[in-house]
Amino acid sequence: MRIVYLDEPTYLPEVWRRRFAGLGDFEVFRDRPDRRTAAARLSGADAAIVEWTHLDAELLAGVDRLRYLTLVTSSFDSVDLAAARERGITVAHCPDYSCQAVAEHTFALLLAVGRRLLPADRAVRRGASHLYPPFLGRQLSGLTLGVLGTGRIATAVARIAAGFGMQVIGTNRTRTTASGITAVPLEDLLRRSDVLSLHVPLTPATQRILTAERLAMLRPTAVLVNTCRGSLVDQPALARMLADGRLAGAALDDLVDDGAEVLRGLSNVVLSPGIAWYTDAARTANLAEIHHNLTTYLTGRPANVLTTPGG
Ligand code: DAR
Repeated sequence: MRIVYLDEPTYLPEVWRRRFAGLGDFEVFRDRPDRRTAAARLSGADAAIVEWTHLDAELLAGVDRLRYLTLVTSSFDSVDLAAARERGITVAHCPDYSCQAVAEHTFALLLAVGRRLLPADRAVRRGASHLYPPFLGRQLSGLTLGVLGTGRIATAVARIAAGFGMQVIGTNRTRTTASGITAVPLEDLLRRSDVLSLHVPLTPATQRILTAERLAMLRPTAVLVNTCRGSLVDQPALARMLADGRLAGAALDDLVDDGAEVLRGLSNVVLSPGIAWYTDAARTANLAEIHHNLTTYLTGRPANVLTTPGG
């Protein structure tokens, strides 16, 4: 069984490289390949670990031999699942490793916006002390947190929110209930949330799910937190609302190009570079989850499968 790590592992210490090598003939590629190189590497393997490379239908059409791949991410918008299935490839992902990390970062971002932490820090570095008026904070206790998506990350967010004394309401596709979250229709979620936090994968159904029209339903005092893909939101519309004072603040871990320049210039916006997942515990849990995915595949009952031929 030849297994390749296709593209520049963010974190793969030697002890874990050896553990993966225990599963078969294992090769790690430390660069990010172009499309042709990626297809060639995948065609030379039975199973692959994929971190950065976008596997669209055209690239997958040039791949043979490969029977299995696991993404290192929980998101799966980087793979054309239907095309993979057609090529006879089982695709898995890692839905668990980063739930707590992302939930904690959600609050790091929310508190940074609500307590104006970045301008406050800059003020102290310029010599300020006990300077109150520009930094009136909004207490979280008693506020309503709305979560879009009620999966593992949203329930981790809800647990933390309960500790802050927040009420948690949420909406999902299937209108099912989740622990610690009161289910409400989407329109209620938008109208009632003091803080709206997004926890859904990017799929054709969620692309720009926060349209300009839906964003306009948010309270002008509300804060939007997005630790998911930027494409969930009509970003130019969001930027306009924040600039015009129709929305109090936003904290975003991922940006798309459209409207990004405006967002970067706003003081009621806090930005981070896709690091919600990136903690000491989560990066190790990520390796354990990838290893689990591979071992379960090798023993015939693959875990965390997104699509499987004939499945
Ligand atoms: N988008 C997040 C973070 C991916 C980070 N890279 C990893 N895990 N090496 C996700 O899990 O989908």
